[in-house]
Amino acid sequence: MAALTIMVDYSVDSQVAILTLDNPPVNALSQGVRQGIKEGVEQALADDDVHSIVLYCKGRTFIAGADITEFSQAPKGPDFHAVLKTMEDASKPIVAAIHGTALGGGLETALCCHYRVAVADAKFGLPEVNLGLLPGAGGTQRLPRLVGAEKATEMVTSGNPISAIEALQAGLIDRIVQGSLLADAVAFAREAALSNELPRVRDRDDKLQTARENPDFFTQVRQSIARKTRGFLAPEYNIRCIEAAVNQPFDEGLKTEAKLFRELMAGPQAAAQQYFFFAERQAGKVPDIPKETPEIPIARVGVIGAGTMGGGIAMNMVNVGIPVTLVETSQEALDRGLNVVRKNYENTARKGRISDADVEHRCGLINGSLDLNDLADCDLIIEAVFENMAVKKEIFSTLDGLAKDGAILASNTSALDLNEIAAATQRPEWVIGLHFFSPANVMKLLEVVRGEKTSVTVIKTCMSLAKRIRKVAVLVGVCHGFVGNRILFQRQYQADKLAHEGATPQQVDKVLFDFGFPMGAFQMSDLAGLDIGWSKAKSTGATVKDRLCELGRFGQKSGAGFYDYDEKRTPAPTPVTVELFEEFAAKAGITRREIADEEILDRLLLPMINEGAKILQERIALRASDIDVVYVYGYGWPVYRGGPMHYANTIGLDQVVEKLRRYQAQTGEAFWEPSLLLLDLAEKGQGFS
Ligand code: T1G
Repeated sequence: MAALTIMVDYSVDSQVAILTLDNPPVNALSQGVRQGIKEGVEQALADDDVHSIVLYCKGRTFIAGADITEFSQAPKGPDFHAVLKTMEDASKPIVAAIHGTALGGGLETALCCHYRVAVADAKFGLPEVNLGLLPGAGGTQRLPRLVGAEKATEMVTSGNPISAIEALQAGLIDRIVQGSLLADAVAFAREAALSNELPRVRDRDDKLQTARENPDFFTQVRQSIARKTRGFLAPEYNIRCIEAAVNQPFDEGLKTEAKLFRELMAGPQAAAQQYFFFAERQAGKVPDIPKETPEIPIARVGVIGAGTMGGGIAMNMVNVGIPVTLVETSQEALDRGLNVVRKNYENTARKGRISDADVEHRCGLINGSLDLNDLADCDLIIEAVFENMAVKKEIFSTLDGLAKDGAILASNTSALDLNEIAAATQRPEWVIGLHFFSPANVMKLLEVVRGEKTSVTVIKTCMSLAKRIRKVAVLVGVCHGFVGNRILFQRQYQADKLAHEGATPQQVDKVLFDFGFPMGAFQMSDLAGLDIGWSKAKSTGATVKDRLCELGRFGQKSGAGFYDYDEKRTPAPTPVTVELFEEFAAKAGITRREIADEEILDRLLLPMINEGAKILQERIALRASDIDVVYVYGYGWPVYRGGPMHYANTIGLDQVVEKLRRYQAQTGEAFWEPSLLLLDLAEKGQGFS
């Protein structure tokens, strides 16, 4: 075996040249890989003893795409398109041997081979849309020629991979091999050499006919994804490329793809989404936890509280096969909670995403109980009762007496002082916060709250468990509201002020919706429920929210809150709310006024950025990008804007400071005082790193 580059080896196995790529961790198409493929193909074509070629990858996967870390660097040769052209025009058949995930440029490379064989658990995708891009190496022109425009459009706009069996059925691959991938691929290449055929994907045209015969096809596609892709550029650009494949000659289509790729690559959305790709992966890394730190095996979980949160948390565990003991205080509450879990699974099964057997298996993994002592053998116990410190301390004190040694005791509190909860036990180093977001079985974000005494073993175990239950974990420190809610409090405070000063709730909400959030501040409050922490007995009617609760307007769940809701929970503005804001404004001597959307957006987002800077200053978050991960996954910040801290960098921190100062002068409120970190970075002309 001879090394072409450090990433690509060349060998010949009786007339079949084998190019072996080895560029951990995912065989990305770095410069050395492209160089090695180019030289290897040229060497094989020049060798008369070689009749066919296999492209094979070591490690866990076939090429998983272009090397994203190279995007921000000056391009280095050889040009990827040139490499692919060498392959596609080769005079000897090339076979791609695929395992793991053939994604992006990896799949595009395979599409420039004459044949593709794969192991049964391989996956195939063009996920560039998740990076704010489109497949820029012919993928949008070749994929529809093999699988048809409908399948291709679904793949490039969703970014979702397909399985090997789907790929075989769709015509994307030629064979699923059962034995050794390399040996079978070499055998396939030997057969291919005998056929004297050199099938090029670009020459295929038959699969495009269906779309050509349906003039409404692309209109229907656009309508079907409009809601989900609102505000994103890349999905539309991907559709235009597939349209080019259907309507233009191949080489013209390539030019269209190249033009649209360049436009996306140069734009802010691609920059934000590529930033976020790495931000999400960084969040899982905790610098001060030694690699050799042991993890505690989590084989059995206890959940206290079978309400919305407790039930959702239990579902996360049984979804990955971890049995749960779910404890409630009454049989009625327990039964209600278990029924909600079952209904959730039955709904999922009705959509075909899990089988009826899965429903039974998962429900069977949840053991209901009314006795906390049944948690004695759990490796992790998660408290998910309502937000009351006295109740939580009582529970943790009880757990301290019954949980086995080495059990992790976690609170799902969304804002309370975890150190105070931990102090209710004799084992604070085993206490941690696991802040799930509602609905817990759907939302990907998990704030892992590190108490001052939480051990690194407990932290490392919980960060790993988060991955296992398919959550994106962000490690946060203890303060009121941790990272997400602490920042949200600032936005909600300003939203309320704006509504007092003259903006309507629907105007405030529309500004956030148009920015890219799934819903605005007041709709979000109605969704969560206005009566959280409110009680009829103690209500003093001191705020608009209190008065709405006194009117029985608790939000979506009661059919009315800041908005009225129909049976489909569609919000409709109501004069009730505006009249209350007017009443409170009058009492406070506020002269209401028209407020421009630009001021509304500034006053909602700038305090979030400023609070994020304070959180960094206080080391409640490890990185600015962690705050962005919290906001994209936990609060619907549009990923094509990167998150509040990335967004601040795109505005320029000097601009952020200047605007904060302007509102400070306008209102005279200390609320607008820029944080010290923000001032320091702005003065240095820097951004949040
Ligand atoms: N480039 C550079 N580094 C990458 C990478 C890539 N394409 N993919 C992954 N990594 C790093 C990642 O940062 C992490 O690093 C490590 O690999 C493990 O990743 C021309 C323009 C393949 C499904 O979008 O979806 O081709 O943190 O933690 O969960 O048309 O990585 O260990 O230092 O995610 O097992 C298109 C992106 C690129 C695929 C594996 N391809 N990658 O998931 O591991 S654009 C993609 C993934 C393109 C062409 C266009 C996943 C994975 P570190 P990981 P994983």
